Amino acid sequence: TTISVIGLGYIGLPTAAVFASRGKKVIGVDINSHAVDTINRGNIHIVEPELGDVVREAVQQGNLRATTRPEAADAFLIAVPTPFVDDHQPDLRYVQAAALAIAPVLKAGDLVILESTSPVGATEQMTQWLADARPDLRFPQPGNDGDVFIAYCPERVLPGKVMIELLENDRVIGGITPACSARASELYRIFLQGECVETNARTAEMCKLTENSFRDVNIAFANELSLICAEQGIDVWELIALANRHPRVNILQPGPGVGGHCIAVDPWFIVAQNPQQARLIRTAREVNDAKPGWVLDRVKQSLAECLTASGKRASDITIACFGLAFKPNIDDLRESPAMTVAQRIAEWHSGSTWVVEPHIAELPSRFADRATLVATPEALQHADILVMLVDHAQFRAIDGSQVTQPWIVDTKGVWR
Ligand code: SAJ
Repeated sequence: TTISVIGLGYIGLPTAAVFASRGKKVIGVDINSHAVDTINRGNIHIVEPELGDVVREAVQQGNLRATTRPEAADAFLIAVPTPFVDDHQPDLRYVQAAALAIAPVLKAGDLVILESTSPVGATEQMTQWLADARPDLRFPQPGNDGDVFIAYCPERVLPGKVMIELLENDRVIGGITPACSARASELYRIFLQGECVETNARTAEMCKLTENSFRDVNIAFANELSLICAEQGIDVWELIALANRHPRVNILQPGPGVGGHCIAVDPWFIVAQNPQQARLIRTAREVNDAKPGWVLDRVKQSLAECLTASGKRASDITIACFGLAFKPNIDDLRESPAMTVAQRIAEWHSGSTWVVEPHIAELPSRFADRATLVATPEALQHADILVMLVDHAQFRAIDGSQVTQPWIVDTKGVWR
C-alpha cells in the first residue's frame, strides 16, 4: 500500500510520519516547496514534540518522501486548512484544490479520506468535485458503492500531544457508504491503538464540529462567570473549584479568551449552516471573542488607579504582560488572545510595555518597537502593573513573595 498525504501541516505531517514509521511507503504532498525541501532533508518546519525524530527516521529509511505534485497511490489523505471567510462562512477552496490535484492520478480501488475540519456535506461536495474531474470513474453515493472509496475521518489530536494522541485517540470514521468506512478503518488500524468507530460522513463531519463547540461553549461559561464574579467581588477560581466539588459539575477555566486554530473557528461552521438554531453556540463564540477587550479594560482601570495612587504620569508606568502563547507550555502564538491583549496594550499605553514569554527568543514583528521582551525577574522587580495572560508552568512556579505589585490583572488566577 502506498499512502499519499495531501497537506503537510500540523496534522498531515505527523500522520504521514506515523504511517511511514510502520513501514508504509508514504508520499507527502504540499504546495509549499520550503516545507517539501525541509522534510526531504529529514527536518520539520513546524513545532511539535517528538515529531522531528519520527520524520527524520522515516525519511532516512526511505519510507517518507515529500513532493509538490501528487503521484499515484492507493490511499489519499487530505489534511489541508479549512479557514472561514469574513462573514464566518467556511472556505473549502483548499479541499477543492486538493481534490482537483489528486483527480488525475486516481484509479479504481483507491481510497480518499478527508481529515480537514469541514462543514456538514463537505465530503459529498468533495466527491462531486472528483466525479466532475473523472467522469470515467464511478464514485460512491450514500446507498451506492463506486469504484473509489471515500470517507471523512477527522483528526482530534491536541497540539503539543499530537504524537501520543494520534495513536491513542479513538477515531470517528464516516464513510460515504459502509464499505468506504470499512476501507478507511482498515487503513487507520495500521497504527491506531484507539478504536475505529464507524458512522456516515455527515455525522462524522458534525462530530468534529460538535467536539470543539462543546469545549468553546464550556469555556464561554467559565469566561462569563469571570465577568460576573468581577462585578460581585467573588474570586472566580475559588468559586469554580467549589462548584466542581459537586459530582455532576465540571466547569473549565476562564482566561484571556479562546485561541488556537480550531476551537475559535469550528463553531462558526455550525452557525454558518444553522443560523436559526445555533443560538447558544454563536453566543459562546461572542462571549469568548469579547474577553480580550474586557481584559484590556481591566488593564486601563488598573493604570488609572495606579496613576491616582502614585502621582506618576502614564508615560512613566511600565506594564508587564506574562505570556503570549495561545495556551500554556507551548510556543505557538497564532490566534492567541494573549497576543491580542499584549498588542493592544502596547498600542495604547504611552509608557513601556514589557512582554515575558520564556518560549520565544524575540517578539513578533507586529509589536514593532512598541514592546520589549524581558525576563521574569526583571518584570517582577521593575514593572508597575502585571498582566497575567498565560499560565505557563514557569509562571505558576513563581514564588508569591516576589510579586509585590498592588496592580495586577490576572486572567488565569495564578497570583490570587
Ligand atoms: N482554554 C481556556 N480554558 C480552558 C481550556 C482551554 O481558556 O479550560 C483555552 C486555551 O487557553 C486556548 C483555547 O482554549 O486558548 C483552546 O485550547 P485547547 O487546549 O482547549 O484546544 P486546542 O485548540 O489546542 O485543541 C482542540 C482540541 N479539542 C478538544 O479538546 C475538544 C483537540 O482535541 C482538537 O484536535 C483540536 O482542537 C483541533 O484540531 O480541532
